Amino acid sequence: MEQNGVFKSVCSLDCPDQCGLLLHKKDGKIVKVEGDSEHPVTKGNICNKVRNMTERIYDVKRLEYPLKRSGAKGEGRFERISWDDAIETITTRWKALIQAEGPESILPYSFYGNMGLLNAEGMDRRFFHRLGASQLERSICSSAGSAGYKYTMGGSFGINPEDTVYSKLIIFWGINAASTNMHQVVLAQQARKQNGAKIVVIDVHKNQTGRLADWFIPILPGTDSALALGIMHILFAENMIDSSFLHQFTVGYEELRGHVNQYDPLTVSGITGVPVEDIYKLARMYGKTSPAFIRIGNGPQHHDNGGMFVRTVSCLPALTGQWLIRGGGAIKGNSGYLTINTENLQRPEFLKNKQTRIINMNQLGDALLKEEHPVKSLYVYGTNPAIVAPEGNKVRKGLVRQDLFIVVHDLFLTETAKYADLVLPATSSFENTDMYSSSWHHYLQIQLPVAEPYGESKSNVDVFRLLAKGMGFEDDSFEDTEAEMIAQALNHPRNPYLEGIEYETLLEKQYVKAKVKTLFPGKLPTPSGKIELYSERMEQDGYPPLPTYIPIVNDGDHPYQFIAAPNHNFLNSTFSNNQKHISLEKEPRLHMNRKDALDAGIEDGEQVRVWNHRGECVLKVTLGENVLQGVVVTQGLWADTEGTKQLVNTLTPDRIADMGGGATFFSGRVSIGVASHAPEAKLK
Ligand SMILES: Nc1nc2c(c(=O)[nH]1)N[C@H]1C(S)=C(S)[C@@H](COP(=O)(O)OP(=O)(O)OC[C@H]3O[C@@H](n4cnc5c(=O)[nH]c(N)nc54)[C@H](O)[C@@H]3O)O[C@H]1N2
Ligand SMILES: Nc1nc2c(c(=O)[nH]1)N[C@H]1C(S)=C(S)[C@@H](COP(=O)(O)OP(=O)(O)OC[C@H]3O[C@@H](n4cnc5c(=O)[nH]c(N)nc54)[C@H](O)[C@@H]3O)O[C@H]1N2
Ligand code: SF4
Ligand SMILES: [Mo]
Repeated sequence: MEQNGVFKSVCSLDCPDQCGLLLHKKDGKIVKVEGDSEHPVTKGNICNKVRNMTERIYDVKRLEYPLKRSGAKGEGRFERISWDDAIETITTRWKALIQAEGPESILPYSFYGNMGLLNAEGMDRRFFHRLGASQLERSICSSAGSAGYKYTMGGSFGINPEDTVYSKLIIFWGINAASTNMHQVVLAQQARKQNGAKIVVIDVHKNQTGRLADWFIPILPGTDSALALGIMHILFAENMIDSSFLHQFTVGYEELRGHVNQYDPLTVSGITGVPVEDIYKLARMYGKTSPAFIRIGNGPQHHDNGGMFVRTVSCLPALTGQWLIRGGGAIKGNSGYLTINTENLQRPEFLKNKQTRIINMNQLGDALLKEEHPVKSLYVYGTNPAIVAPEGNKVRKGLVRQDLFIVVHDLFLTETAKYADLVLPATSSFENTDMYSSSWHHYLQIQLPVAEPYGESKSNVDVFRLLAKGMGFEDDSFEDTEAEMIAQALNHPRNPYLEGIEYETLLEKQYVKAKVKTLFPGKLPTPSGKIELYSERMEQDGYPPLPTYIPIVNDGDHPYQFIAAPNHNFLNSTFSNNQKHISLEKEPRLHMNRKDALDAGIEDGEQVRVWNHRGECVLKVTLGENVLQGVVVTQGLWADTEGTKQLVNTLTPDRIADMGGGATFFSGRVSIGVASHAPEAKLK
């Protein structure tokens, strides 16, 4: 491996932008991370988080060796062991468990801390399929919205973001794009400069993105479907629809026209908190501006009614025929274009028992506390559930169970790892070979190792190879090289967009664009082949067939809706343990409306106790007009440090959203009082 030079790379984080990177290496060490100006979409710009990535990958706290717990669970005391010992301990324990309780007593728990396909959903899947372990429904992120979008559009297909420079109206709907999809903001600003495009932001919080908008529309949480239906009401009433598009490319628009009668602006205003005149203004702006583009965010789909929100808002571009106009339409996600051959990569046929139970990752606490057929071993990789999963106190109660054998594979001794029996050190993505596909732009990318593995760390692929050997699994596929796995994943005749893309193409070009055609004219993968404004499939699945506003669940008698969203300088809990990023972010804050604070006797900058029936936090309050009355917002998934109480997910519900097994992080309610005289929280 070369010790000096500049190397092409890709950002592995769970972020839609999937930037092209340049890694500068000196004497074997990566000394600088910058954007690659040759990347066709990200063009050399990257976020501050990753600009400071060397602070993370060479953080003194980074794990170098396998560890065995020597203190109590959660305490964080460990001692060094060898890889041989670690693999031997795990496989001996698992063999015994399989014999005594069956393989479903073992639960893999993972997410996309590294988006690399081989490391996040490749060798691991082969291994756990062969093991026969419980299956995990990985629905913590965007699955409710994806299910809702699928009912309307047939799959994760939106427009090419590169075309949004032609847009004249850009609506960021429930997305904090300035922090979470920065290149969509760059493109929007380009459109503003080129075409005088207007940027509208609809959010419950006037954050970084709201502040750059031409028009910020604050809305009450969980009510966005009503606003979208109110817009439809006006589009029909004022004849701002494209009848020819509706005829040709949709089903059910006559039913929809009748159905949206009930969503008159006055009613919608009462639900959403958006003034009647603003609903008219927005509908007319949307109906009369072309190309109009909607970037559908993750925020509103983290509610009880999140699937239906995305289902509803995704009907809007059809009403005005925007899908036919370059720069018009919507993006919820674009992963449909880049689907790989999962059968080849993940070998589902290795799972012999087709009835193997499936556990929803949003209900980890329940899964660990269940007495019947209990989970006896948890293997965590690429995720940090002690911080990111809802009902945090339940999760902790599960993790401290003495009879639960926990293995955590990570780069750091995360909050979750502190509960582990064994901790395995992970390589960073810069030390691996892997393939990456974005959920937003249309490019596939490859990463080849740029640095040697840190200490004794190993990639997920390598660890699952070792575990397969330790378990005595003989199938050749556990010996496949990374190059072979990439080739197998790309060999996917059912996805025409990948035609002609091979491992060698990636090596040669680094950024390879899928052969995406415009969606229309064309046949969508819905049952009718058209956009389904009326969906029979939804009816069969027990949902209203037409887009409908269904209020979120009553979460208890607490005065404030609690939105615990991501922040700018962390990525979920990643970076929340790196000093550089902590110092950029300073501390968690609770944003509260000044009038609410006045009524409650709370002053700016005070420590407040935030509590409900699930848990409590103590946060510093920031007063202002950035949130509506009755709503409080905090940003960032912070770990607890000495003397702090800032694990926001102790307050969030683990109810399952209306669709896709999704999470409902933002549908919880809380009470708030000055920390010194608020009552102690009463926990369930
Ligand atoms: N800097 C940074 N970037 C990230 C992440 C991160 O943690 N930090 N996380 C990554 C991941 S995994 C994901 S999934 C994406 C998520 O990125 P986004 O799609 O931006 O989703 P969120 O940040 O969850 O929420 C977006 C916005 O929704 C708002 N919101 C909450 N409830 C409602 C509602 O009912 N209606 C409306 N209109 N708005 C609402 C929140 O205030 C927030 O501003 O970002 C990715 N990128
Ligand atoms: N309150 C609240 N909670 C939320 C959200 C929210 O908006 N509000 N957002 C939710 C969403 S959208 C998501 S996607 C989840 C995300 O939650 P997680 O998937 O848990 O994401 P991270 O917190 O970034 O944790 C990723 C972990 O993977 C590790 N890792 C990175 N690369 C590798 C690797 O190659 N191998 C291994 N073994 N480990 C690796 C990192 O060090 C890190 O500890 O959080 C959810 N939780
Ligand atoms: S986190 Fe997102 S914006 Fe930042 S470098 Fe990675 S892909 Fe780009
Ligand atoms: Mo996510």
